[in-house]
Amino acid sequence: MSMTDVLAAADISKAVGAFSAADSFNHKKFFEMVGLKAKSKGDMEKVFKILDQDASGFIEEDELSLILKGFSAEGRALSAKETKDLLNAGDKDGDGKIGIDEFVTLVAEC
Ligand SMILES: [Ca+2]
Ligand SMILES: [Ca+2]
Repeated sequence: MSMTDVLAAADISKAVGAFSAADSFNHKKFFEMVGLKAKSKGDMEKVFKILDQDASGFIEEDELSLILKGFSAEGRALSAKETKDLLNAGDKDGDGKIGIDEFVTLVAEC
């Protein structure tokens, strides 16, 4: 399973490129640009599983900082502030990591 099985390569490239400047990441715009917001819950879960690199069932902070790289090898790592902001936006139950339901909610509420 790779991102291009779920999302269009051109959309991934455009979305990752749009946030290449430091501290420019906006998850709402990103999920929309990359085409994920328009996808089914099943497709969002496939993307979650790719981002959950160690298959722990959660996207932890270190995996979250590499979210752009998860979509494209050309992606940059998020700064500590961007990672915290994204975690705060998605971590509804406050356990410091993003579960699959939290991820689907985060994308859908954008
Ligand atoms: Ca994980
Ligand atoms: Ca959580």
